Parts: sequence; structure tokens; C-alpha cells
Amino acid sequence: MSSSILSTQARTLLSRQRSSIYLLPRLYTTASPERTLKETFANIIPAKAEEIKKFKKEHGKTVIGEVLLEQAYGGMRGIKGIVWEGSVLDPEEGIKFRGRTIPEIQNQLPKINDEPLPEGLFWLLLTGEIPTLNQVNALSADLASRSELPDHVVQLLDNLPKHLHPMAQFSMAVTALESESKFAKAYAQGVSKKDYWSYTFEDSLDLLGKLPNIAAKIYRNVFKDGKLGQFDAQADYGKNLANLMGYSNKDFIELMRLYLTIHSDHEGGNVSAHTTHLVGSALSSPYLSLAAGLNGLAGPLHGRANQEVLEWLFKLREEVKGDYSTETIEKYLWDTLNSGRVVPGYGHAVLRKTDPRYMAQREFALKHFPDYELFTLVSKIYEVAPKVLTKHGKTKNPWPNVDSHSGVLLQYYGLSEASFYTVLFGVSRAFGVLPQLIIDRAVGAPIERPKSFSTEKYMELVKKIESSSK
Ligand code: HAX
Repeated sequence: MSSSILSTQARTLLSRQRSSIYLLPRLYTTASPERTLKETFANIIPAKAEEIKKFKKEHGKTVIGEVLLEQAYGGMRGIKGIVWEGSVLDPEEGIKFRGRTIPEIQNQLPKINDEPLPEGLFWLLLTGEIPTLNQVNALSADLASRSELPDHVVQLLDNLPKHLHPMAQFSMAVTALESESKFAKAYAQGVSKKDYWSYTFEDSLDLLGKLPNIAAKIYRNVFKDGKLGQFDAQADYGKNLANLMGYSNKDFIELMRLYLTIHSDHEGGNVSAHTTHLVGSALSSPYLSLAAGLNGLAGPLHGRANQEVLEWLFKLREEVKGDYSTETIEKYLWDTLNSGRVVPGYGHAVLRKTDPRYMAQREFALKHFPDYELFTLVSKIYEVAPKVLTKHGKTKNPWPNVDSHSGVLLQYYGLSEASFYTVLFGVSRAFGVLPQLIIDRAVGAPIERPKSFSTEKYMELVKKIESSSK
């Protein structure tokens, strides 16, 4: 809702709400159309920093949760300890970007055709405001103007062996871009803390701008002839990414826009987001922070699950030889579980229902290729797997996650090289984690340093607590 169309009464109420810390649910506004993204953020940040300062001062001692010993040993599941402004993940409702569900994002963010532009999501995650199409177009052009890779990064990629996993290549290229860091240079020259965010912002946009060239270079080097497709400085991000990789189909370009939007952010506790945030908290540059996050995304229990799903599906297809009956698929699922492996693309640390990102991709498939054989197979597994996983009785969430569907969409358009899929996820993840890095610098977030204990020390602690409560 634009603030200009609010009544005086509503505006007074809004300004009262803004002066209180109990702001939720927020009344998000559309962006002021004459401002750039950097100006919009600069305008918002003093009030945001003040709001956080006041909140901490007045409520800093409020107990917001308890920690059980089993959580310390259980991957810290559910422990509240990270601040993440862009999105919140509800176990039942799924992800909300600045309070908006995926269907709402699809509806509200600026578009060229049907799918939202990821540049618009970046704007929303950073500022909480929906930009106009003109603002998004200007941001697309800004990112395009920053797209060129330094020679040493091109040479590095050209010299890497083809058998090196694309995610390892990706993280190395992003690390090597450290040579370009404006933040690192400014820090070395003794820039004031209050200006950290501005250099982090510039690095983040430079980095985002360069990712399509890096991803496409890896794709073309490893799987094709090494030559990049056409880059158009007037085109949007999704279109350039697709074209650089050598794909010009208009529906594939739409898929890239959707893919980049929905894979971006999934609150702060997942491995890639948390790692980027953690490394960034030491004031490492956005390049080093994102590279660290990408290394986490490359794990098979996280982003690489999209590759695992495809390999698992292909083995299934080979084994069942066209028989997609419930019984055959059930048997294949049990064989996977009984051999001590996980069913890739199923389960989640937070979600307790079908991932809305799975549903958004399913909708895309239903619209563009409802009869595609692999989509039929994925849909059949969706009918069978939750029942098998529930009967198996281990996973807390028997429903599919984002990675269960993404590869099949790419396969349809001919992008069949599954080991590349996590790179696309990584490009998208940058849209989610870089806004938080900029916010962290703007509000002066401290270096992260939680407490660890040895088992011996935990035993002592537990003994003390248990005996004092008797
Ligand atoms: N198949 C078989 N077993 C599963 C399972 C699955 N899909 N999901 C969970 N389990 C098992 C766990 O391995 C665990 O077993 P142990 O007790 O033997 O260790 C048990 O069920 C309880 O796990 P949980 O509490 O339900 O799940 P976690 O929070 O520990 O793990 C994972 C969440 C996503 C890692 C898990 O569900 C999994 O391994 N799924 C398959 C891999 C996958 O799809 N990963 C992508 C997740 C989404 C994402 O991050 N994308 O990037």
C-alpha cells in the first residue's frame, strides 16, 4: 500500500505504530518511486537501527526461550539466536518474505511476463518495500553494468579440471573476486563503522551482477564448448542468466525468474544463510562470506539435494522400466530407506508440510508441461513417499521440499546436467543472504560467538542443575 493513499488518520496511526516496538503486523509500503535502491535503504536504516537499539534496551532481558541438552546435541534445532529480517519460516505456512507468502510474492512483485523478477525480491528483502517496475528495471540495468569478470577469475575457471564439482568451482570463483572488494579496501583504509554498509552494499551488487557470468562460465566450460551465450545490458537478470548459459526459450527464461525468486531466502538458520551471516559477522567481505555459504549449500543434505534427487530418480526410472505403479515406487522407496540412505528431496528441519516452493514449481509444471514423463513420475512419488516415510517413522516431516521438484523443470528444457543444479540454487541464494549482510553492517551487528562446552562440561552442568532442582 502506498503511504500517499493513506488517510490522515491512518497515517497518524501508522506513525504511532512506528514509534512503538510492537509494530507487527507491519503495514509495508510501496517504494517511493523516485528513489534508487541505495537511497531507499539509506532512508530506512536510521529508524531501523534506532528501533533495534530501543527494543534491545527495553526488552533485552526478556527470556525468549529455553535450551535443552538434546538441542545442543541435535544441531541446535529450534534455538532462537539469529536475527534475520528478510524472511520467517513457519512450520505449517512455509516461507514468508517480509510477511508475504510465495503466491503473494508472485502476485505483487513487478514482472515482465507472468513470473516475478528476482531483482524485485532483492529490493523487498533489503527494504521491506515493493519496488515499481521502473525501479526494478533500473536495478537490473545496474546489476548488468557490474557483470564483467576480472581476467584472473576467467583464467581461474578456464584452468580448473572439468571433473571438479561445479559447486567447488563456484565457491573458488566467488572467493577469487575478493580482489574486487570495495569493503575490504575501505576497511584497510580505516573507514568509519557507520559507512560499512555502503561498501557492503556496493560489493553485494557487484557480486550479484557477476554471478550469471560465473555460473554460465562453469556450465559452458564443464558441459559445453566454453563459449558464453549473448549478454544484453538492457535485459533482466533471469533472461541474461538463461541466455549466457545458452538457453533462449522464453518459458525457460520465465522459469529462471521464478527459480531465482523462490530459492533465495529461507530465514537465517539454514546452513548457507547462517554460514554467510556468521562469516560476515567477522567483517569478512561479501565475497568471502557468500563463498563460505556456498560451500555449505554444496552439501547433500542442503542444496545439493537437488542433484541427489535427479540421480535417485534416474536410478528409479532405470530400475522400474516404465512401471510407475504404487507398488513399484513403494518398493523403491523402502529399498532406499532399508539401505540406510535418506530419500532425497523429502523432509525438512523446520517445515511440517509440503514446501510451498515445491508447490510453486508444481504449478509451473502443470501450466507448461503437465504430461511430461518425469513430472508424472515426480507427482506419483508425491502420492506415495509421504505414506512410506510416515510408516518408516523416523523423519518428522514426510513431505517434499524445494529440491524434490526443481531438477525436473530444468530437465524439461534440456538443462540435463544435474551436478550443475546447485550452482543455480547458489545464484539465487545470493539474493537472500546478501540483503541481510548489508542490514547487519548497517545496524552494527556484532561478531557471532555462541558458547560451546565439552561433553564432560555438559555432564557437570546437568548434574549441578538437576541436583539444585531436587
Ligand atoms: N529420508 C529418510 N530419512 C529421513 C529423511 C528422509 N528424507 N528425512 C529425515 N530422515 C531421518 C533423519 O536422517 C533422522 O534420522 P536419524 O535419527 O537416524 O539421524 C530422522 O529422520 C529425524 O530427522 P528429522 O528431525 O526429521 O530431520 P532433520 O532436521 O534432522 O534433517 C533434513 C532435515 C532435510 C536434513 C532431512 O530431512 C534429510 O536428510 N532429507 C533428505 C535430504 C534433503 O532433501 N535435503 C534438502 C532439504 C531442504 C534444503 O535445505 N534444501 O536446500
